[in-house]
Amino acid sequence: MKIHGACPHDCPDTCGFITEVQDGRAVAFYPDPHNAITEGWLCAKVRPYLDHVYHPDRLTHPLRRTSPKDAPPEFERISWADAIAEIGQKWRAIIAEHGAEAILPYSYSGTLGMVQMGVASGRFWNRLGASQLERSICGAAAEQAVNLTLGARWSVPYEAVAHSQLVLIWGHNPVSTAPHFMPHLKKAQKNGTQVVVIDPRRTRTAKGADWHIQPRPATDGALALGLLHVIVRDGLHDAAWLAQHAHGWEQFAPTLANYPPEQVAEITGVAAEDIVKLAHLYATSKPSLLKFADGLQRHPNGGQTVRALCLLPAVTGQYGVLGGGLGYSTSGYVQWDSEAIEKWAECPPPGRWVNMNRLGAALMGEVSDPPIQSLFVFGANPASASPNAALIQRGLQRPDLFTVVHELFMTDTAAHADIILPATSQLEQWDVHKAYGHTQITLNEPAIAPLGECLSNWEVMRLLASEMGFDEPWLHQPAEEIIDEVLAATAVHQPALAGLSVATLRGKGAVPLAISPAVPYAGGRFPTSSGKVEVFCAALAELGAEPLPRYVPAVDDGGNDGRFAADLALNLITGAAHHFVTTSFGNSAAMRQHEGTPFVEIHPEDAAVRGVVDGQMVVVENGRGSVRLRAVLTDGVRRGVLVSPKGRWGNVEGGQVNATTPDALGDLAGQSTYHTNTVWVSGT
Ligand SMILES: Nc1nc2c(c(=O)[nH]1)N[C@H]1C(S)=C(S)[C@@H](COP(=O)(O)OP(=O)(O)OC[C@H]3O[C@@H](n4cnc5c(=O)[nH]c(N)nc54)[C@H](O)[C@@H]3O)O[C@H]1N2
Ligand SMILES: Nc1nc2c(c(=O)[nH]1)N[C@H]1C(S)=C(S)[C@@H](COP(=O)(O)OP(=O)(O)OC[C@H]3O[C@@H](n4cnc5c(=O)[nH]c(N)nc54)[C@H](O)[C@@H]3O)O[C@H]1N2
Ligand code: SF4
Ligand SMILES: [Mo]
Repeated sequence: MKIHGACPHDCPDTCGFITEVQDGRAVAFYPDPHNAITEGWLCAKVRPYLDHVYHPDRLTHPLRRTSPKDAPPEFERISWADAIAEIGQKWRAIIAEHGAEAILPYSYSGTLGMVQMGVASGRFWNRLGASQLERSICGAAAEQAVNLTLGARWSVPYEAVAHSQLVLIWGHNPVSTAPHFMPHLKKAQKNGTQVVVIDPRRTRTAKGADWHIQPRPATDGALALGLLHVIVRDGLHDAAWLAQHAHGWEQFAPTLANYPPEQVAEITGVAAEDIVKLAHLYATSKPSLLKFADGLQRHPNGGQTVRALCLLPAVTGQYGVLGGGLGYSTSGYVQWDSEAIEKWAECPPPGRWVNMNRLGAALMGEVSDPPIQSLFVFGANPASASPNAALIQRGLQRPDLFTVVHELFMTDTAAHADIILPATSQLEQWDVHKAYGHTQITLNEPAIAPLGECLSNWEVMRLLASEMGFDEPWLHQPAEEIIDEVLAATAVHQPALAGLSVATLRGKGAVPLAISPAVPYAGGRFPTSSGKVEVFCAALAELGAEPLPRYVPAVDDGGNDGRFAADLALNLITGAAHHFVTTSFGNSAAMRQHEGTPFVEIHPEDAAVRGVVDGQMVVVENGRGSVRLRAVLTDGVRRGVLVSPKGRWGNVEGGQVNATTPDALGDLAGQSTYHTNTVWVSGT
């Protein structure tokens, strides 16, 4: 039997795959040869997926904690009935004393499926009246910036790069994070397309570029405004396009006087002549594509940075041009009908919002009235993946906190649980997927029966709904019925989905959607309130934010309590690892071997000042926490910058970078600010 599925991981490519099953066991797993994005190959992480699915460490039955919270974890096996009854009993007591807002669900991107991520994070929790989680760990600031500036997150398809003369890849590492874009880019490059990468690190992507520019972290806003300054100063802007399609350009243009190349060079560390050269190259190579993702904006000024970036294609008249414009995200084309997902209308008013980036602080008392008394984690690993994780771990050790973790593996987070529930993998569950790198819809059919006693996220929500006495039919529907309901509700505002259902999608793999307009923002039409690019954004002014893009320096004091010398501070960047998806696969022996011993890249001059030699173990620390890493001396990082990719498991490696990362929020949408992270390095 051959069963079609969709890769559930947080990756724009959302590949299609096929699982072959014999006697109930998956025996072969390979890319769907007909999937136009996957194009016959899966990435290194997912190729050996059956090792992940049948990993000997899979959790296969519920567990109850038998050791104190601050002691090494010990668990005993319990039945599902006992687990759910115990959760219900605890929650009823918490609700009676503090109200349902004392319960916080915490979920993110273990799977991107509509049912197992979307519906499972919504319906039951809304009905319960639990605290709402502000899911701003990833790209919240960029999403808001793009939505408000351009009206919607639309992007050209990967293959449109064939038409680009120049591709400016800005703070983005697609070799690792959007692999199926790369064959298109390489082919274009062979045909003469120039590729420029802007990244403080010489990433795998930067290594293949024609020109690599290494600015100081979090200074990209200044760099973008500096490019705009030069383009306008030298008359390379498209004044006619701006007059017709840009709202507030007249107010904004004079502010560019603040960003002459010499001053921008001071801020960014990029030479003034390079700023001028890049401005001229960008403005005279047409079509020119500006491609970025979310890593770039995980800084306190990330929202304004993305606003400034959005103006580059505008000032050169590149929106609506095939092969030009912006390659950020396609997620605006299909937005699942929110009411069908959430059932807001049938629930009590939403509970108070808790920002997921402040989990540690929230557990330690920042959130009170009521305090958080119970945490339910699924599809996320906050003790390793979320910022200021050392504080999160202290919060999870609170003896009075009742923590339930629904997981496939004994993660750092699960190890802190009172109750662990075993979760199905993607081969064991129903779902439907859209993508943020393309416009296909893919049904994921379960290929095998759940391992052991594993249940999917949505099945757990159904059990919890029964336990809490909620008998609304929309809390008890099978996943397939939900898929049909949400597809139909979404087709009302996105006609490209018309006719799609479980029945029509089964056995098909990915279905491409006929999206209109075919070229985003064609004709200079933007779905904003003015119908134009919102250079001046009144909505931001109303939110108390800057209505015109401008550069504001980013700062982090590293939680310095006086122990560390200010002049020895470094900025640690912790972007994607090639062989993990955040912490997913961080427990895979093969992937860990590919990544090598957890390392930190440091410039040889910075190392010399600190007496650090290549290969030595060093302590990277600040007032928030510390991690031991192997020093890799390389001029691939600029001076003042350290790089150590995210994804390691503290309980496997003995530590991980998020012990040090800040939980300060960015300038827009409560964004995480991982990469403005001041740390100190010393030998051990
Ligand atoms: N292999 C793999 N793929 C992944 C993931 C993964 O963990 N591993 N994660 C997935 C997720 S959750 C996401 S959101 C996407 C993210 O996709 P990307 O945004 O492409 O990935 P990141 O590595 O987070 O960030 C990209 C680059 O930003 C650089 N950067 C950091 N700060 C700055 C800055 O101030 N200026 C500039 N110019 N560059 C900066 C980093 O050095 C990094 O190389 O990738 C997804 N794909
Ligand atoms: N230092 C640093 N940290 C970062 C970032 C960074 O750039 N730097 N990037 C951030 C970003 S962009 C993101 S998106 C977040 C992601 O952070 P998280 O959303 O926490 O993602 P993961 O760490 O991959 O953890 C997902 C967990 O879900 C589990 N899981 C998978 N499928 C299922 C399922 O169907 N059901 C259940 N119950 N569990 C499942 C997996 O086993 C895994 O343990 O990380 C952030 N962390
Ligand atoms: S992680 Fe990305 S590239 Fe790898 S199989 Fe999944 S969707 Fe494809
Ligand atoms: Mo992300």
